[in-house]
Amino acid sequence: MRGLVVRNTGFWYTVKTDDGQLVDSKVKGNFRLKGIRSTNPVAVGDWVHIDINREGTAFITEIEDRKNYIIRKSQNLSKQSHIIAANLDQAMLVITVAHPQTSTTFIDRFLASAEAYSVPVVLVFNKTDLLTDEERHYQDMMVTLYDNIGYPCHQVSALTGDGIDGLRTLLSGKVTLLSGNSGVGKSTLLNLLIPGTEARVADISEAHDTGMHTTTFSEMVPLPDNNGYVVDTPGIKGFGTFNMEPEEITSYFPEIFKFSQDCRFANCTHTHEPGCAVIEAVRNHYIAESRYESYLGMLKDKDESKYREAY
Ligand SMILES: Nc1nc2c(ncn2[C@@H]2O[C@H](COP(=O)(O)OP(=O)(O)OP(=O)(O)O)[C@@H](O)[C@H]2O)c(=O)[nH]1
Ligand SMILES: [Mg+2]
Ligand SMILES: [Zn+2]
Repeated sequence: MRGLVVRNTGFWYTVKTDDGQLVDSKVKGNFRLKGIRSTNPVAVGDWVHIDINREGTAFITEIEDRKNYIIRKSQNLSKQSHIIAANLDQAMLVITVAHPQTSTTFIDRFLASAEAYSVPVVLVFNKTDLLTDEERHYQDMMVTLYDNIGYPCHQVSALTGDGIDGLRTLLSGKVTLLSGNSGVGKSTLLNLLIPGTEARVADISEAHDTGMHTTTFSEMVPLPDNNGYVVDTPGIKGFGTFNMEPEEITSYFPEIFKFSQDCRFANCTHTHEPGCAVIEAVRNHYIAESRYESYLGMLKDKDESKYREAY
């Protein structure tokens, strides 16, 4: 029987079959994705085939090919990677300039990973009700930066409802991933976007100004009339990137890629080479320093994984 993985808690997956049953399922034995060592061989959003047994639970026997997925490896270079979700039409990366503060490193790594599988990303700046003048100014700069690169930006508040209608119109007919650091308001937004949803939310830690990792499993919540899904996910901390060559990394930063066409050497890594059009563009502020730093950081990941034989 064929179905969609709508929820994942540890070893258990909830599969929604084509005839609408929800079946608790497990992966049989040592069944893993070709070439990738992943903590979750099956992800929310996967289309799978299951064998239902007498107790009413099932084994997942087959995963259909994925259209795309978003994968990360943990920042500490563990050997494992984690597939956040599969078969997405778009991702909403929820960002907060304050309480907690989302770093540009994190944003850029997420964006690059989404570029790798052509998942369109919308940036959602949440908690705008909390911003001081200085923070608002910083947010405006971020919005200008990412808008110019080509990532649509929405400034919202899940508390006041500001900007939420604008987000809701983007969801229709699509599978949308909600991702971001813990405490930025993903579950709060989900509850607002799909009335009737009661995802657990919790205050951030006052002492550390960070989220409490309230959501502990990934779940696809259907839109009214089954007109798409929103995927709520646990907050993520670091976003390690996965097996990327320097020229690939370049191509995942659209504005860096554009300037790289004018580098003197075709195999330029944009780190030190003479005649590098990227370094020149950073110097002239056509490429943001923060984006270039993120690019360099991802190059370094690559070097380290070489020594540590991460995969
Ligand atoms: N002031 C303000 N608080 C918000 C807003 N959105 C969410 N919050 C609060 O932020 C806290 C964290 O929200 P959650 O929705 O649990 O965050 P999350 O991103 O789902 O966190 P994890 O599940 O840990 O990844 C809660 O106390 C929310 O009430 C907002 O727009 N403004
Ligand atoms: Mg949550
Ligand atoms: Zn270059």
